[in-house]
Amino acid sequence: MWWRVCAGNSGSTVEYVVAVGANLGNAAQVVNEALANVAEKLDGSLVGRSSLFRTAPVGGPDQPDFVNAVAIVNSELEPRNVLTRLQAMENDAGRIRDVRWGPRTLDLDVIVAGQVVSDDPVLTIPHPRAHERAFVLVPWLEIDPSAQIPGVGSVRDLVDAGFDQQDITLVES
Ligand code: A4P
Ligand code: MG
Repeated sequence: MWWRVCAGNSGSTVEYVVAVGANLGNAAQVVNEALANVAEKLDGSLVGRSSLFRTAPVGGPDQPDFVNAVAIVNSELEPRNVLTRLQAMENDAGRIRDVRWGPRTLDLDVIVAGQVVSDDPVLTIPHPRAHERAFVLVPWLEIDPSAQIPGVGSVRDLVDAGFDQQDITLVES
């Protein structure tokens, strides 16, 4: 059963949607490990994890295809704390930040955090580009058919509207 609690009250559980991406090294293994570990790293519980998808790069330089997936985690951590924990996971996977939208061993983005809306550049929620990205929305819809982006709308409607030239293929279920 899907349920959500609005953020704001201290100690309340927030449903975090986390996008996972990698396109260097053994990307599928790195993504699988991140999906297996993310709930524990956020002191939370795993609500769902998607299949892995192979996706054509969107933006950035010429680079290999990505492996992408989505996890949903219930956690009582504050959003900024969640970002810090996710960045620690990226660093542990050997992430080097040089080129924006460039190749990476592991990228973990906060897509939504319950009903939180924030334009803080350090942590913008909902993720400002999630609504236009097949590599986020298709895996998310797979594990939550009623997914909504606060202030934007239904993920199913966005997926049904289609994506411009964004190849995405199921690689593992
Ligand atoms: N930041 C702000 N809001 C958030 C958020 N909601 N989640 C800040 C995570 N981080 C957020 O991120 C740069 C800064 O964004 C951080 O310091 C954080 O404070 P980064 O991970 O260092 O760099 P990035 O991921 O290259 O930047 P950005 O702008 O988040 O990239 P995008 O838009 O996420 O795009 N194509 C395919 N097929 N698959 C992919 O996974 N990923 C990207 C990255 C581009 N193309 C892709 C894929
Ligand atoms: Mg990122």
